[in-house]
Amino acid sequence: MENKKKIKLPLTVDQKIKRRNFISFGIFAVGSAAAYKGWRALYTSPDEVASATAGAHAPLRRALNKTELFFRNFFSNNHLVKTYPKEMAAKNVRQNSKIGLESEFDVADWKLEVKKANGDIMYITIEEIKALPKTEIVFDFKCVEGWDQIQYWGGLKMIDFMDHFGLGDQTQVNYVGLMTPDKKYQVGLDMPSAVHPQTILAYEMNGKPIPLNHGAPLRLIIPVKYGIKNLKRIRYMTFSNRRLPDYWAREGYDYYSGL
Ligand SMILES: Nc1nc2c(c(=O)[nH]1)N[C@H]1C(S)=C(S)[C@@H](COP(=O)(O)O)O[C@H]1N2
Ligand SMILES: [Mo]
Repeated sequence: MENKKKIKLPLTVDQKIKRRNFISFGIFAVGSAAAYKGWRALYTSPDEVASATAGAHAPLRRALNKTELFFRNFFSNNHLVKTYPKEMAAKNVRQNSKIGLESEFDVADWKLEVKKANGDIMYITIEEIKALPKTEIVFDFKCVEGWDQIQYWGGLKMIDFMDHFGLGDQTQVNYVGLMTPDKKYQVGLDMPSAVHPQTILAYEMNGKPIPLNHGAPLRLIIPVKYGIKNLKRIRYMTFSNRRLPDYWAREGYDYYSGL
């Protein structure tokens, strides 16, 4: 008998459509399974310890860490934030949020407490800080809440501070931490941003001593970061290779919070 069945006839249009549908359904099914698996893996992935990174799922943190690295390199020292002429600075400086400023506080008693990575502690007075060359900056201060304002600040450059007070070796560690006298507001900074040439320990605003609500006697002005990192009323400064406590990172904001 002739075996007609073995002759492969070309597929009819109808058959072709059926076949294509079957194949694409297959691809779709495999694709969705992979997507679902990926989603499950992300969803069920272990949380990071809810300290500095506020418990983001680990794979998301990994992605973020890569962007962090990119921005760190991007802002490495020579990259400067745009500055403006003094006349453009706001006369009525916006005041925002006062966590750590509400406890009893006597400016006359104030000293900066610096704790090195090895645990050694030193104290620095405001007079010692003001005696050093002053740096002024007029820049666009940006708050994550959605406002910005051109502001004029003056103080001691962080890198000059480190240099003058024999803290050069501390620039080799990864993080700087700042806290208010009552320890209620804390900021953690990566070292490259902390020693960026526009980062200053400010004691003047619009050419006059900083008012208490803006952080007297000493606050941080760090133009490469959002407002949240510009801690008002610094009392404690700590150096460490590990991430130091950060109020808003604990609340879920990016630890880096760079612009
Ligand atoms: N101690 C302390 N510093 C702080 C804050 C705060 O609540 N407490 N808020 C931050 C935020 S969110 C912003 S936008 C700026 C606002 O500074 P200003 O009040 O001088 O405008 O301070 C930052 N530093
Ligand atoms: Mo802010």
